[in-house]
Amino acid sequence: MTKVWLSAPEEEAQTLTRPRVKPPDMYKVVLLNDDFTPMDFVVHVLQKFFKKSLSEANRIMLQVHHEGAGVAGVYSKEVAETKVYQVNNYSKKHQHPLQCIYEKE
Ligand code: TYC
Repeated sequence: MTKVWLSAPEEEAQTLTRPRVKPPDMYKVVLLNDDFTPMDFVVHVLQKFFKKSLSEANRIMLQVHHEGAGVAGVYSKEVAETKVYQVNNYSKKHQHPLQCIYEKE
């Protein structure tokens, strides 16, 4: 619930509460192309962290390869941050330079 302050000129100031109805801001998690990460590894990452099917993972990987970047998924800020952290950590662990970022939709 969000507290809303109303000024009431003739009366005392009062507070109201109302349900939060605004949908949360959403964030795109984006994979960036590079010249070294194997295509198979990118497909694996899309399946492991973004729950993509093999054909959808292939499609996104090829889009990144040809266009330089591609959207892996759209999430709340907290989930997007976590995905980015997990993917970048996993890529480092496997010694690939794959970069994952997030940006507001
Ligand atoms: N360009 C890479 C290659 O030719 C493949 C690749 C695709 C790398 C997508 C990163 O996010 C990426 N091996």
